[in-house]
Amino acid sequence: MNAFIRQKNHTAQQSMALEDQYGAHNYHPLPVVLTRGQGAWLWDVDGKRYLDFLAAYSAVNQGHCHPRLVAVMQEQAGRLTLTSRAFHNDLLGAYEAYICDFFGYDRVLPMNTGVEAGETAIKLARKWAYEVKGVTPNKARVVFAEGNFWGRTVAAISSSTDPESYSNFGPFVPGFEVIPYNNLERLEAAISDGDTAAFMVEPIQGEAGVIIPDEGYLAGVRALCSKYQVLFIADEIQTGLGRTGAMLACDHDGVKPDILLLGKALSGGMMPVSAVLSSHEVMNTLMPGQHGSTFGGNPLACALAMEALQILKDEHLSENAKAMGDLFRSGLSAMNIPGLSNLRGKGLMSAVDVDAGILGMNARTWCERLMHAGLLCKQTHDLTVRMSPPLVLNSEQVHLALDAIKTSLT
Ligand code: IF1
Repeated sequence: MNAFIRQKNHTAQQSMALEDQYGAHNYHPLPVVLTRGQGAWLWDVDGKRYLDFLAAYSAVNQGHCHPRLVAVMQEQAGRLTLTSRAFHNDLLGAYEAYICDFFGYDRVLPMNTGVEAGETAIKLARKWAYEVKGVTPNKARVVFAEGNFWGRTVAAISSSTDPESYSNFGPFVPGFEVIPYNNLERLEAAISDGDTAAFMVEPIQGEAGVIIPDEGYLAGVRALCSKYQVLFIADEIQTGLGRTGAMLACDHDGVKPDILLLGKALSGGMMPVSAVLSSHEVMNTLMPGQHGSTFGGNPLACALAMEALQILKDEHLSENAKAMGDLFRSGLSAMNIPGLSNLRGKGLMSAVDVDAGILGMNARTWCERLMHAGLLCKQTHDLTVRMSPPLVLNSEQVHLALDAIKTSLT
């Protein structure tokens, strides 16, 4: 059996059957088994080519297997990958300086997954609240917005308003409060009490279905957080790194969060790399031994993250995301497809709602039809299909995607 299992050329059916038999059933993927990627393209084990309109949930903004990232990966993997933070490595300091300068922050705390960045931000905010703001011990509150998604840990689901995420996983972390998204009055009411450490929010809500707040919301969040001495934590794990047509979604509104969370495309999809950026005032509350991670700040991650960020700049991927996003949405909207509504987005972060009665199929079935037409998309909440290709997408590929959408409906 082991000889068979470890061979690398299982058929699609074999691969799916093995997952079905041996894996936890915590996902329901489309029935496609991918084996190769390049730029915005993916290939399945039968050699069929697809345009990737998910980009691993925005983790491969730079495109699959970007040659510069592959080169860094190979070089660094052969030299040094992990030392732990018990010792220094020769890339961590350079990376820290690079990313702080890149985003204009004083200090960075390197972690791995996005959810760890969120956990880190909450710990930092609580510590800052007690030691700087002067909140009564154990009373610090963190406020979140309805529809938030920042991962799967117990803390993350403790702030979730999605029953699928939190049901039967309690009891939950105390000290969290959830208010409506895009509502500044409710924010002011929630944070003006003196015990609030932070408001953590996505500049555009991803999992909730690409919910874009009103013009001025983020500026209002910034102003209220400053007024009440509350940390503004921006979860840019999905919206950041060029995705919305700016390096950060917050840049559209000219606001600077107190704590910035990055993940996903920070490594261009090579491995989990996340970062928490903030000020001396916030970061200096942490002393040795109070937070960390075995893999956080490892030299492989540091080398990749520097290259991944530099690629975004060198290839003008924010600008391309804006141009291609506008082209894609104007093309799709001009198709006037009955059963699709509320086409929305910024840059290459788009979504459209499905009326199953009119379209003749629900969002999942449409995604399966899109897959057969050569376009890989993912539905969210049964009613919405998200479209978030790698930012290296070109106009020819936009037109191919629009053709595939046409094909999927005939
Ligand atoms: C899953 C969606 C995307 C995130 C934001 C933190 C994290 C995420 C804004 C945590 C993660 C994921 C994880 C993935 C589904 C997914 C997702 F469908 F939920 F909305 F991206 F589109 N903040 N997003 O979106 O990052 O710990 O996963 O590295 O299945 O959980 P992580």
